[in-house]
Amino acid sequence: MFDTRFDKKKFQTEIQENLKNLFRKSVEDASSQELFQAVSFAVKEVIMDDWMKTKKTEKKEESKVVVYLSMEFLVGRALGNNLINMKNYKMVEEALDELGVDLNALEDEERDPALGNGGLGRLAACFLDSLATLGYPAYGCGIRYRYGMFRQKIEEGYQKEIPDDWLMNGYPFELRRPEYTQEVRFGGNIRVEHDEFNNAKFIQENYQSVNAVLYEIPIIGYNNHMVNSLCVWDAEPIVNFRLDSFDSGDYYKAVEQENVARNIVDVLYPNDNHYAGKELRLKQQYFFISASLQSALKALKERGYAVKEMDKKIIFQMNDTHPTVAVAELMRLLVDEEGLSWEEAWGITSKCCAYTNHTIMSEALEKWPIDLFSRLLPRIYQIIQEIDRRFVEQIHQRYPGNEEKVRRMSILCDGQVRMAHLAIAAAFSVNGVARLHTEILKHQELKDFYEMMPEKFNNKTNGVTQRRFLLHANPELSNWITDKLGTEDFATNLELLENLKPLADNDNALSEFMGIKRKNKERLAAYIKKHNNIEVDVDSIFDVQVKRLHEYKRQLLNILHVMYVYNQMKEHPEKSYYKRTYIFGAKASAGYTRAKEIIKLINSVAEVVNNDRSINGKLKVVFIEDYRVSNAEIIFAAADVSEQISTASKEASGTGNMKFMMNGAVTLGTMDGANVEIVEEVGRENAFIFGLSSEEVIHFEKNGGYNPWDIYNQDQDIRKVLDQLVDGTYGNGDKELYRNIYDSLLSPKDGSMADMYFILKDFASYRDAQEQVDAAYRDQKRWAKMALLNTASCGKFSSDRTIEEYVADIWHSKKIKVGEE
Ligand code: 26Q
Repeated sequence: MFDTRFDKKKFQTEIQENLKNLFRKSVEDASSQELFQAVSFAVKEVIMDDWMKTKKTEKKEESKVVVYLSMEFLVGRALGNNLINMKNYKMVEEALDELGVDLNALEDEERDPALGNGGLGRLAACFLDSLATLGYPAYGCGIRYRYGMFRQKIEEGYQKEIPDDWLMNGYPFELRRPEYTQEVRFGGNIRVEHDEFNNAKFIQENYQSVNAVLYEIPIIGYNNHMVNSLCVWDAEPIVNFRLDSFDSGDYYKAVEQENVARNIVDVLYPNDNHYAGKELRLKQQYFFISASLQSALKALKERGYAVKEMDKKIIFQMNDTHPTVAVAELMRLLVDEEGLSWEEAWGITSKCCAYTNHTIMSEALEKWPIDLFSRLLPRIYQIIQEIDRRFVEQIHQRYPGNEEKVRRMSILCDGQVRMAHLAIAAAFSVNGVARLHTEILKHQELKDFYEMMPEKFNNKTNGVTQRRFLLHANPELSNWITDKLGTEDFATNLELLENLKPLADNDNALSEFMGIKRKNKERLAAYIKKHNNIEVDVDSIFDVQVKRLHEYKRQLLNILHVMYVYNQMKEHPEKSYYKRTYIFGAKASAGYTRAKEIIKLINSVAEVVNNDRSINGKLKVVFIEDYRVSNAEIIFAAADVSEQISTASKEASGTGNMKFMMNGAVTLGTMDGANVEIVEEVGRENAFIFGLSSEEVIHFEKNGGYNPWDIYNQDQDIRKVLDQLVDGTYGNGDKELYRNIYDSLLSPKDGSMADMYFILKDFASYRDAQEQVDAAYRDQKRWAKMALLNTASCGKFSSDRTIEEYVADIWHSKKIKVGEE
């Protein structure tokens, strides 16, 4: 079933025309990259018509628009996904085939736009896909980083970061919109003037400014002609000086301005779940927020609305605290520029802004030093002072005499601006991203706020888009599901997958299902052969942990367990272990030393076990370089076991867990984040759950931890693994290489809690769970059932469901229909 917009002949001609105009080439002599460009421009041309129609309809319908403010949008490759959503993948495949061109190869020519770190950025991308698919007018607003997430190379087992020059060949899907340029001001000082009614006017002087230039990227809805926009801002200097000017002051000022502009959007900070108080980061935040809000306000007025109607027409959803300066910038625009009173402006701001929290870990909370903040954003700082003053007054009224409360809750404290407090004080909605996470927010981390303003708090369990992570990532499985259900409707209604459940008792269906898994394992094995030059056995269990490297995610637990298994195989050759391939993929933040040591350890273990012939290839360890959206799609489809082993209470939700489940992998995990809800959907018997509960973890933390030496002394197998960290087994004889890891588990030198992430505490329980995996997999039919039931039970975890909940509880926006005309 093709969409009628594409005419195959016309499309082929278009490609040939593009090749001629862009490169003076024909299909025969064009390179793959040139073909990718030519095809993408041809696809973009088809998109354009729908894009124009969408904007027209949106205006005509006077829609309320969702503005999703985020420092990160990890969209991944566009070509294949756009074709899927336009329902023309097969047609284009055919059209290209006739020209002797392989669509798959062209897709591989596209660089991933990696404008995000991990979960939070990818969630934003899934949300945009769902918003467009469900028909809600929406804009993503973010930054057009010159360099996205670094590319990872592994050299001698160490991570090396390579700049990601993703725009090198241009990005065919974006549109530059210079007519929407906005000026953004930094620094200087604020002069107060009074008019004849003694109203104060705040005038920023001696500031430096930068132009924010808009680029739009189309976000295509599935099979509905809707095209929303991802708006990303580039920074350009304001060039307004004349070369013939003799005034050297002007000249230097101009050059300075150019420098201010130059580095703002240079690079995405590669920190995941970690706050770094860098001035440039704050600059980036204010830069894209000021540009986005100014243009939103302009658009509002252009559509003929009064500023006071703003809350009926726009909703700003803040993706974590990173865009929270929006609260103060909106106040500034409304009070200083639009002349509203403080109360009026606050009424609008607090009805327009909603905040999503993605973490409870203290090292990720944004707290800006006041001196830095007020120097860079003097007027914004004044506004925050006033917001804080009024907020503190409210706390006083509610809790008279309770100074401790005030200290705990105020926005400004100890010379810092606490962004989460600003977000909660201003927003009308505060949500967590999985049920357990929201409960922890309400009753632990944000207890004071929940007690004072319970009506603001709500949960929105994350989801992922099945268009990318099932239809595009796993065409084999998608076709099989279509065949079994007799419909493709699960593309927009994932709950339909539950109709697969009866097939869990159908031997034929089970073997087909596992046959598809095997094909996907072959695809991944080929990828691994090509990139790692390692042969993996597709009949082995593919046990996968792919996610950012972080101590709380416990890749260390996984690799220590691999070391344990290897020891067992050597010591007890009579014991039987099912063949297993442990697959890792993870980027460490550039400055995160411990994380980098763990990557090195994984690679050292791989080196040793992969080259030990005595274990007959029963155990392989593979570290996939440069884990990113494009190879994630191949990896999820091929996984048997999904490792979701964070220390309970630390992973707010997780979304990789959902992508694995969708593709028929079985979760091996802790009761953390959305794992709790996954188990609820699929049944505990169809997952492998282990480890401390979040209550237990929180309890230990409150009591200063536990004594890991007890475990070291009592369990000789664990002891052996720990000793191997410092006896040279895995450091090519270097006994010091993993000393820090060893110390962190047993006796940290910096006085912090030993084994902060409860790796040794959970080890035995993890080992048991791993043994259960082994036993379950031996019973091929039992495993097939479990795997199929995971796919069949993943309906809840579509981001379509998540978005409908945001709409119903927070946004209250309406669907539109983009007509055929
Ligand atoms: C903050 C300040 C300065 C520099 C960087 C940062 C920064 C950047 C990225 C802080 C945090 C992040 C990313 C956080 C993140 O990805 N959180 C994840 O969000 C997912 C979507 O909700 C959840 O599923 C994950 O559990 C959560 O870890």
